Amino acid sequence: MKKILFTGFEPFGGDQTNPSWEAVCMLPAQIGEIHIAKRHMPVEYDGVASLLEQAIHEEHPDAVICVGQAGNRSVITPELVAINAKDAPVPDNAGVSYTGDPIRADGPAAYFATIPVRDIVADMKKAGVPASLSYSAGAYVCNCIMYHLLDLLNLRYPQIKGGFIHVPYSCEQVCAHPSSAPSLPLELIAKGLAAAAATVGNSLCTE
Ligand code: PCA
Repeated sequence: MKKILFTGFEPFGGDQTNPSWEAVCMLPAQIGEIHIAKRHMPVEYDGVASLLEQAIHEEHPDAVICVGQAGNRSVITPELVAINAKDAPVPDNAGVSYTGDPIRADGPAAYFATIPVRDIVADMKKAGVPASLSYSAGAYVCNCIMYHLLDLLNLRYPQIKGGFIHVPYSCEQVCAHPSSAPSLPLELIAKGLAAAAATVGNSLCTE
């Protein structure tokens, strides 16, 4: 039996909830023949790497999919690439900000996701969930966790696949504070993540 570890983030930027963690929580413990493990992550540049490593050490997953909120997006967006940069105008939840700093000073400029992102997009759409491939995870904490994940897997766990999926605001979030931002129902976001788990699970089984 294969296992996929999903992570989701705590709220940030004044929001009361984060649909990434809420949708991860809605996933069943098993999807087909795949076990699903779940971990909650802080929105902190400097905290995520060790928590991620600890979770991988404890769970022994075959793949890791980190999930985060991208409030300005209207569809679910698997990320193609993580860049070696921390650069955002707002601080993280620990009050830390970075302007153009590397995530690892002597690390490679970028890593591509090793989960099948194009198949994931296609399978999400087949399941009726709007999705498209994204070519930038930004340079805030989501890009940071994706880079740390792929760096860790590359250096220490080359047999484990990894990637990152950004999700839009949930409808509840947008209703809580009037906004014109796009949103999706949490159930649909969770359905998209379940489709991603099935795609990744199939890719693990056919390797
Ligand atoms: N989204 C932020 C960080 C945490 C989250 O859910 C981002 O896109 O970087």
